[in-house]
Amino acid sequence: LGKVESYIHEKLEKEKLHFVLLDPDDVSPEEASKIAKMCEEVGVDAIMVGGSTGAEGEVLDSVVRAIKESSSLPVILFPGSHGGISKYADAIFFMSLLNSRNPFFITGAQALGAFTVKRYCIEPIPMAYLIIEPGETVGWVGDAKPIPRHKPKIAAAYALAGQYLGMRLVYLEAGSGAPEHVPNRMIRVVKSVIDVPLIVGGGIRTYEDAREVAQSGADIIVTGTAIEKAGSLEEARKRLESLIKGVKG
Ligand code: 1GP
Repeated sequence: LGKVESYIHEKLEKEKLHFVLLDPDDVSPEEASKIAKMCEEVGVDAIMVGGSTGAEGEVLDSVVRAIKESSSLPVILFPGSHGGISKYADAIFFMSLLNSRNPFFITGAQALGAFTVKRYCIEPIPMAYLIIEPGETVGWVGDAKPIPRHKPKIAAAYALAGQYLGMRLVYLEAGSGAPEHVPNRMIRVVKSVIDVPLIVGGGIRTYEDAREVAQSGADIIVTGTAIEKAGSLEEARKRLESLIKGVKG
């Protein structure tokens, strides 16, 4: 395993993890730098960078660089396509949107990005990415057939298939800004069938959300909107402290 993946596994032996997602389309490099520094101070475990629209090129590079300069947390790319690669990042979730209807999001973007990842020596971490209703922007852009919220077995089947295909993480995604996070029952059912770490994101805003998602079986909890839209750094810090309390108990 690479450096970042080993770091994740070593930490997971002791506790559940909290990753913060920053979308370069929503935060400036200056904001990203302040948020990343604060994230490290309050005990966030890694920063993910990416988005479905506009997180590419110089906009992406400058945010990744700003984060690397202000914190020592690992920066993991969370790309919407092969455009979402930055040579300044430590690792990339090399993800396949398994329930997309469009092969571009299953294997096409991955093929287009593979040589770039190799050239920049970015650590690839293979991940099964599943869109759960409502799916929000990423569901629409990724041409997903979102998994119904009351069908946990479908999510579990896809998750297990991802593991059998060799993916070393499974991510259940309700979509950034989703009114409600992935249902607890779905998290429990998916967790009960897979052996690889389970990541859950989308619509997690409060201590209670984080706590029930973690207690249902998520190993890694991702929050983006709650931090990006906090209004001030102090408010973002407050929210993160209570989210982390929910995750780590
Ligand atoms: C989106 O799961 C992440 O890809 C985070 O979602 O912005 O709703 O926290 P939120």
